[in-house]
Amino acid sequence: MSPSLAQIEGLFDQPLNDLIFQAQTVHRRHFDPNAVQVSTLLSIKTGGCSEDCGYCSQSARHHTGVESEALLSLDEVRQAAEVAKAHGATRFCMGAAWRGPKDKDLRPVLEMIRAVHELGLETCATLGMLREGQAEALAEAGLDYYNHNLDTDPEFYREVISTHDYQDRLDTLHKVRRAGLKVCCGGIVGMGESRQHRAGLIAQLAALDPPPESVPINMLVPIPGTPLGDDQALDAVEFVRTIAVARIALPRSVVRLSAGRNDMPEALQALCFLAGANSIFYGDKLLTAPNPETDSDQRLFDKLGIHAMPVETGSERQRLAKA
Ligand code: SAM
Ligand code: DTB
Ligand code: SF4
Repeated sequence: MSPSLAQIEGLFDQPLNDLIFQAQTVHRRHFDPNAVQVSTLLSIKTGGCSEDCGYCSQSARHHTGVESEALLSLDEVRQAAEVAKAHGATRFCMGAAWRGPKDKDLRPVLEMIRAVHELGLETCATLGMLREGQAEALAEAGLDYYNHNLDTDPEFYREVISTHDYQDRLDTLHKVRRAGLKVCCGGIVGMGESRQHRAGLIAQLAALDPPPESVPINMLVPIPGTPLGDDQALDAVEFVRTIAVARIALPRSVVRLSAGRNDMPEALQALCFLAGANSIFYGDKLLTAPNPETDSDQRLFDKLGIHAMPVETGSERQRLAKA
């Protein structure tokens, strides 16, 4: 049974040392504690999005300086994936600033997925809400993961986004699962939400059945020109608590220390790994916002004795499922 909201709030309220000890214990039961999954992100269609997500640089409704661009070409995507692979990424995630793809939008994306799959990388896409049949088409093209975040607690969601609702997100997640894809689903903290809202997000994620294989925890990157552009940064210790609680509530999920690393000192990132984060975005750009340089991430991994998590084979997945 998934943990209740009260149990998750109880985890948040523990002394930090107790919380981290518990998170490390859970982490070591299910994962190599020194392995971190490495994903590279590429924006294949930037800007001009119809939605009004209050944090996003790519909404056509905010004046952020991000222009609407055309879909990248197949060659551009293949080249970026080759570079990511050469730098040591094992997963390549393609993001599009869409409410959701029309069938004619999806066709060229299927080609991109086939090309990235052929390079031997794991594939992930985040294209917004899916219509009937689209998740199956993505799976057939060789997609491994679909990213679609719940982003925050259902109640707080309405304060950040008005052009779609929580149920729309859950409906797409359901379609993704039904098509046999792996689910990457997490959220953003630092948007002015309360600790109760952070607990509410984690309760929602843990209640997905089965829970997502991958859980990105994004620290808001404040974008000037968005409604959340002037938000005060979330306290760093509260961020570490959020990672630790996610680790405990989602013991078998890979928890990604996602957006926001560019503004985090190394010691804070190290504390996040100690709290159970075991994935990062790797490469000097997220979708539109900066991310640490690959060289500095390599140095951080060396300093911490961290190595890249190997891609799970079928038999490894079975072994973990039985454990
Ligand atoms: N349009 C699709 C969607 O909304 O699902 C896919 C791309 S969207 C940019 C993917 C995710 O990026 C969002 O759900 C949100 O969690 C994250 N994100 C967007 N802007 C962010 C920001 N400024 N800071 C942190 N995370 C952000
Ligand atoms: C996720 O959870 N975070 C990524 C990815 N999934 C698509 C996106 C982060 C975006 C950060 C802001 C930007 O680059 O514009
Ligand atoms: Fe569009 Fe996604 Fe940004 Fe929302 S988060 S405005 S749906 S690109």
